[in-house]
Formats: sequence, structure tokens, C-alpha cells
Amino acid sequence: MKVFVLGGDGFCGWPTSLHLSKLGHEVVILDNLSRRNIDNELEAGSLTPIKPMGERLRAWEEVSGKKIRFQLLDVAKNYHRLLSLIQEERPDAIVHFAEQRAAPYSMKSSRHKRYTVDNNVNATHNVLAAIVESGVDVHLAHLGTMGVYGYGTAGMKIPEGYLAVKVTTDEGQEVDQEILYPTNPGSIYHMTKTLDQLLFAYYAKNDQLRTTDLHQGIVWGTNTPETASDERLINRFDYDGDYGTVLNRFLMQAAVGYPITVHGTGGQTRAFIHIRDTVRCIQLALENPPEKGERVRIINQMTETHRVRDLAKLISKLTNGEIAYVPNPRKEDAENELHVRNDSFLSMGLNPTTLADGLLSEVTDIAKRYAQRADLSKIPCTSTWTSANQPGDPALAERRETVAGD
Ligand code: NAD
Ligand code: USQ
Repeated sequence: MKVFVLGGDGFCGWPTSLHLSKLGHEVVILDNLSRRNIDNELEAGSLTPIKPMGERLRAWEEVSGKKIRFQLLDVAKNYHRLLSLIQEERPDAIVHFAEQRAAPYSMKSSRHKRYTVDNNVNATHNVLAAIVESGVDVHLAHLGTMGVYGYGTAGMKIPEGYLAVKVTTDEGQEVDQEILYPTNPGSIYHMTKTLDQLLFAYYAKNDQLRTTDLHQGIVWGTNTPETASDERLINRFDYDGDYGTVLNRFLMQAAVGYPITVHGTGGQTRAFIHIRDTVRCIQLALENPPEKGERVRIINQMTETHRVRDLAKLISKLTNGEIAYVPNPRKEDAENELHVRNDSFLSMGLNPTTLADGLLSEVTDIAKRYAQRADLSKIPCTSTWTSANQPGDPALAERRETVAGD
């Protein structure tokens, strides 16, 4: 297949591009490098030393003998270039990662809220409008989020996108229907993904666009076999308070001797997936496209759920690291249960990588190797959801504990 990877310089997009290229697909990366500019804005770079795009691509050609092409392009703004590229190249599939993806970044100020909405919604709509205008029969695979559902439970597992409901008609008859699962976003970022869902539903209905929306959980880990094959191919590793995600942050904090920052009671339960499974899931989604005229195919891209404080305790036990129970900068429930269906990828043959597989120590090893690059002042989550929330700073910790090892 010829595949456009929008956002192919990012944490998920780069390893996906290499994985698809390794499999023999022709990959073209489209990215405006906005994530690298946000590193400059936040003065907090990747813990791992990621190389410029040109060097990454030369290294990949050297290592694999395969060429990936790159187009510097803002998908949210350069509509006509995007359209011409689709018309000229006629890709079989487009994988769309090109959005601002950090919830804390999206909540920093009204400027950040507006940027996130403008960037994400326009990027998604431009891709949809350009596919239709080009007339090319492209399968669009988009990275959504588990956060579109909220993290609650209605006494059932969260289904893959659609909820079966019974409606009572005016004549008193009960009718079965399936509706998009009601959205309940917890940040401006997550809200943009709920807006994306409506755009996909509309274009699938009106233009028979073939679309797969992958509701992904929190990605952890750093490397895939391809990114680990040469240091110049290394994947990015975010640890700062805006872009670092919980499990990678906890592993990095323990590795550099910083307190493990649990927000509130750590009672939030979330869905997780390892980066190695992310790239396999995208492959499986591309190999199993929906038919023309089918409704949007929504798949939950996660392999396990964990409660935040259980992860902190596991890592404390493994590393002797101290846990700091810090104020929660977010407006979220203190505790939640989460049960999720993920039958689609399992039935396509995904063999999940789980926490128990020794990959925790791989992340800790990477964090230790590059520890001297870490700026510890960037670790606390300082972006607060409302003026009533406080930063997640260990200096404000209400309680501390270290879990004894075996
Ligand atoms: P990332 O920020 O590392 O990568 C996103 C890439 O998109 C960056 O390289 C950025 O420069 C590019 N980009 C952003 N806006 C663009 C635009 N307008 N035009 C061109 N390029 C643009 O993020 P990631 O962690 O790789 O996430 C990728 C996607 O997966 C996101 O849409 C995110 O919502 C989703 N996702 C990520 C996670 C996770 O834990 N990382 C979990 C669930 C879903
Ligand atoms: N948390 C802590 N301590 C920390 C950091 C986070 O307790 O130091 C808590 C947060 O309060 C939250 C949970 O951990 O309850 C998860 O936070 P996160 O930053 O790891 O994840 P989130 O903000 O949800 O966002 C990430 C990605 C996003 C993706 C989402 C998938 O950045 O792109 O969409 O995971 S999901 O969580 O399933 O919606």
C-alpha cells in the first residue's frame, strides 16, 4: 500500500511509519514539526535525543534499505497542498495522528485551548474534505482516544463506539437502535476528539468515506524493534508535566530519583497500550478496512486497564522509589472503575504486550541512560483545569509512602 502518515514525526507516528515501511508499504510522512516547536515553547524536550527528520530518514534508509519521503506541511492550514498531494500520489490509506494531543497543554490558557481546537478540528476536517474533493478512494485511519467515552461505567463494558439502546416510539413500541456512545470528555483536547467523531460520521454518511476511528488508551514504552535498531532512529520520550503520560512519567521519575507524582488519591483507572502494540494495531486496521458505505468503524485500541495508584505502588516496589500524593491539577473524579471491550483487535490477531512482560525495566533503563538530559523542574504538572485546582507539585504533597519490595 501507499500510506500517508500525518503526524509521522511524533511519538506514535514515527514508530508506525518505520513499522509500515519495514513491512514493505510505501510511506510518506506529512508533519509540520509543531511538536518540536512546542518543545521550544515549553523549554522541555524529549528525554531521548531525537534526531532531525532528515537524519532520521537517512538513517532508516541505511539500516533498512527503504526510503520514506517527508513533506513539511500544516494539515490544519495548507489545504490546497494537502489536496494536491492526495491527487498526485493517490494513497491507498491515510493514518491521521496530526493533532495536539496533550490534555494539560490544552488546558494551560485560552490561547492553548483555542490552538488545540483550531488545529485538531481543522486538521481532521481538511483531511476529510480533501479526500472527497480528490475523488481518490482512500481508507482513513484516525487516532482517537478512550477519553471520548469518559472513564465511567454504566455497569457494562464500554463498547467499541456504538451503544445499543431501546427507544419507546410514540405508539408505545420498543425499537432497538445503535447510537454513538455518549461522549464525556475531560479536557479541551479530549473534546476535540469527540468533535472529530461527528465529522467522521457525517462524511461516512454523506460521501461513503471509508473511515476507522481508533480509540486508543494511554501509550507507554518508548521503542519498537525498528526505533531500537539504530540510535538515530530513537523514539521521543516525554516526561514533562504537559506531554509526559502517567506510566512513562512514573518510570522516569523512579529512575532519576524524583518522587512518583500521584494526583489526588490516584483512584483514576485508565486504559493502556504499549507502543509496540500501537504500531501493530495500525497495521491490522489498515489490513482490515471498512467497505464503502459502511458506518465509521470504531475500535478500542487498548490492551489492559490499571488504577493510577496501583501503578505507582508497583513501580515503588520495583525501584524503592517514593510516592508523593500531590494535589490533583485536573477536574476529574477521585475514583473510577473502567471496563472496556477490545474484541476487534483480538479477533484480528493482536497478541497483547502487558505490564508483566519485563518492558517496565526497558523504559527505566532508557530513562537512566538519558537521565542527565532531564530538567527536573519540568516534571510537576502545573497546568490546572480550574482556578480551584492546585499544581501537582511534590512540594505540596499531602502524604508520602514507599512500598517495600519482596
Ligand atoms: P505527538 O504530539 O508526539 O505527535 C503528533 C504529531 O503530529 C507531531 O509530530 C506534530 O508535529 C504533528 N502535528 C500536529 N498538528 C499538526 C498539523 N496541523 N499538521 C501537521 N502535523 C501536525 O503525539 P502522539 O503521542 O504521537 O499522538 C498521536 C495521535 O495519537 C494523537 O492524535 C493523539 O491524540 C493520539 N493518541 C495518543 C496517545 C498517547 O498516549 N500518546 C494515546 C491515545 C491517542
Ligand atoms: N496522572 C497522575 N500523575 C501524573 C500524571 C498523570 O496521577 O504525574 C493521572 C492524571 O491525573 C490522569 C491519569 O494519570 O488521571 C492519566 O493522565 P495522562 O496524562 O497519562 O493521560 P491523558 O491526559 O488521559 O492523555 C493521554 C494522552 C492522550 C490520549 C489519552 C488516552 O496524552 O493523547 O488521548 O492518554 S486516554 O487516557 O485513554 O483518554
